[in-house]
Amino acid sequence: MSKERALIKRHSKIRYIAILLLVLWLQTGFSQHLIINSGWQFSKDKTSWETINIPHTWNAKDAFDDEPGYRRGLGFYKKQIYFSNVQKDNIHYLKFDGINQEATVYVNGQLVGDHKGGYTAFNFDISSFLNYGTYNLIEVTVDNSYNEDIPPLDADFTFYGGIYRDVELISLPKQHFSLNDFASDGFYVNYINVSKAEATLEIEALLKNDANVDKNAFLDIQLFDENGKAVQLHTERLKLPAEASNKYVINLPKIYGPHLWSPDHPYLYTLKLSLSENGRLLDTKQCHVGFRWLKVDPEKGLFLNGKPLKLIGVNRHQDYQGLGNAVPVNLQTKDIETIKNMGANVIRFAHYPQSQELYDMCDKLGILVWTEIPIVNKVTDSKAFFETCLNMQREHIKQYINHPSVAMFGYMNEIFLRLAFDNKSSDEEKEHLKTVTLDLAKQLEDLTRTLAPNHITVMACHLNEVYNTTGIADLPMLLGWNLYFGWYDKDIPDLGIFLDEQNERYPNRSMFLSEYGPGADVRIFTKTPKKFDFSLDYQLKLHYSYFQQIIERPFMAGMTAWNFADFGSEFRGDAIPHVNQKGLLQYDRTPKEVYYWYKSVLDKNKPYVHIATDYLSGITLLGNETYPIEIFSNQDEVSVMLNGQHLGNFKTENGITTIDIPFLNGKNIIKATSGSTEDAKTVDVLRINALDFKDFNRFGINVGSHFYFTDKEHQITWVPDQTYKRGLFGHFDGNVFNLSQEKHQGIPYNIKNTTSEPMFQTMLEGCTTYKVDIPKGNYKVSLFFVEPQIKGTNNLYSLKASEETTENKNQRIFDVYLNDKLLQSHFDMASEYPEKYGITKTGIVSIRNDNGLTVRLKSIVGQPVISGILIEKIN
Ligand code: GCB
Repeated sequence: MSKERALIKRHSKIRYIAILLLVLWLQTGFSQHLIINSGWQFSKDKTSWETINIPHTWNAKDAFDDEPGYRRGLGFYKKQIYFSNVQKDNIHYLKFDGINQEATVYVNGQLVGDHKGGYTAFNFDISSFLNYGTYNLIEVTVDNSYNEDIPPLDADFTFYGGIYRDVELISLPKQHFSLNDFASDGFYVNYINVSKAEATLEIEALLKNDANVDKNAFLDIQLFDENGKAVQLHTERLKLPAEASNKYVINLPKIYGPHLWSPDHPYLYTLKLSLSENGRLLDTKQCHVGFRWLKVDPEKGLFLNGKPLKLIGVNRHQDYQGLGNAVPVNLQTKDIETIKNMGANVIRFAHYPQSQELYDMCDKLGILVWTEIPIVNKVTDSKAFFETCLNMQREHIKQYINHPSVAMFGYMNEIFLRLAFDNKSSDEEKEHLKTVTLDLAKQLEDLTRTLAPNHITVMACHLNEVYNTTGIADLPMLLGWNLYFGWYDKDIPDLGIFLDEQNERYPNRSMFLSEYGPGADVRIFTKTPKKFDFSLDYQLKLHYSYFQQIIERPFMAGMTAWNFADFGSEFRGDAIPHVNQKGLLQYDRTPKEVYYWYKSVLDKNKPYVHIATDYLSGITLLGNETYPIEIFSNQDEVSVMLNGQHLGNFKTENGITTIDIPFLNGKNIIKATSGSTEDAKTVDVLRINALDFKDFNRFGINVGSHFYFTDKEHQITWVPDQTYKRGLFGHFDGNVFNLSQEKHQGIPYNIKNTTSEPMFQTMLEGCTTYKVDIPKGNYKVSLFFVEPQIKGTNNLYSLKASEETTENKNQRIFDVYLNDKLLQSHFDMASEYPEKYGITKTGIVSIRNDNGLTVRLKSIVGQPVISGILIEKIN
């Protein structure tokens, strides 16, 4: 071997040894966090197993099918992990960021521990269960069954089961930051006397020594500004007693003239903590530091860093179309960017703590956070339930308190909702439950104030006096009201009336509008938006008004829209079943128009204009009908062109100008310009003077409804119904079917056998004659029906308690004719079809005179109903 080659060989040997030593040192000497999400085995019954990756849920599909309910029960997960002999000297933890809702963990067949609650992290020290130099079996049994000791007991969202957040293997040297304080990071940043002039930080470090001898260690504390310049460097010499965990409180020197954190300038410092022994680094921690101070005033609202700040933002649920709650974090963090881009300055993470990464984003982007635990709708009167709740709030606060964005800690949402709709319990039982609930609320309020003394405590209530009479509303520092005037209750302007009355009665209470908003489906649009029609137009109308009403009231600290995006709620019968559609965005995060409107009033960063016609698809206009469109802009004026012609300059008011557009038949190009910014949209319009089937060969009428509905299933945009107009179409008689006096039109239920809910859900009752003036020719005519009387339901989010037991009482039987031809005799939906089942009856009609088509529904028993008419020209 040449000298040179021998040298190379020696060098590579040295390099190899160096790498080996480094690996050994890393494995034994320094803390390591390993995400172990991939390659788990999952089974529902322990017989057949499939390989899955985490995040995972077993309810991503069944919570959206036509079968009522979704699987709530056990799920089994397992994974083999190799531990080498060199890892023997370390301490090993398994950390679970979120398992819904109860988890039992085993290592090598031995029970390690159990955790209750689906939205906070937990960990177990598994060191004593491990074998080294071999594989170790990790098993997790997950249970998402109803459990009266674990909140949420009941709520308007789906409780997807599974290991849906990261799993980490944490390996530590014997001296480390403790992981045993409710799975927190083992250190807390306390802000003492923050002001413009100066700020003091106090660091609380929980350090653990698992060795059986005392140890001397150093704790280095470094604070860097945004440029990476160290503004504080501090070293503490510490004694770590054997086999103990201790708290060390270190006060850092004052910082003069700190950069302050706010939504406009989210200035972040970085805090780094390093634990070492004789120059050997053992464990490190890092977090954001943001200097800010907050105050709420019952008359003047919220103050941040001494200045008034109206909080405007959204609530957020964590699930996502097609994925349930098993959503990769990078998809979730996009939400926070979208929220910031809208111009929001607050997020309510409702109704449970969400992934840490999202709070990190709020720190960075400058969004204040209301975070809460999922005690929703009702409580259980049991010691075990109280314990789970208190424990959950401890975990919640300790795990999230270091985020400078976290401003508000909450613990209950609409906690008397079930009680308010309960018509079974006696008065005594109800009084008892009120006392129990108040007791739990007091304990949680005290705990929150103790653990988070610099934060604002919050709670959200629904529209009911019980919150005032019980005194529960006086507990939190800031009271949230979830108010649905113009949806579940009364009308849109009643919001202000209610708030003024509350403010007058309780002048010392600070208030926040924690939820508001109607359901909205991008397939539905109308010139005449109405309560409960799920149109984008009604959504815009309500949000627009609510925003003004809150802005006008300085005593209101702010508002968070319900909800940022549509979300899964299995029992719901919105226009898309199983989905709560109150989102400003769709379930897949495509914005609805209202999102762009918020941007136009909240985001003043750069000029902005948006023509709100994204969902105006397949619109039909009759005669010389115009159609109003909205243009949103943060500028005072927009110049609008239609098909190359200048329509005019229009002033915006609160971000909107509405223009009646004289659309032409065919493609229309709208262009809106304001200064250097512009938007252009194309809208396809079918303009017709008669139903002559010249420019079209299919025509669909959304009978009993005032809205257009763009329907993929029938590949048509259904036109709104009308009373008969000669030369066109319309009904001669009948009324829009309502399930309630509250003008909820149609039936708010999943209709089986179809995805065209908005067409089926709305209908005419008592219509005997419907005329469509079509010329001579051959047509395929389809009629659409659903029996609207349904059996009892427990859906309080759609109906009033009195409607919960609507029985199948109004039987109806009728004959159906197309002109003189009998299409269906003795049509009896209630007896012949399953409940809430969409039925289509189709016939061929030859029209040989000028009398067009008449659909006749001849009653035999009760009143006929009809939901839709589709006419297709043959050849
Ligand atoms: C509420 C609840 C929320 C529901 C919402 C709704 O007040 O707090 O969980 O989803 O109403 O859409 O009905």
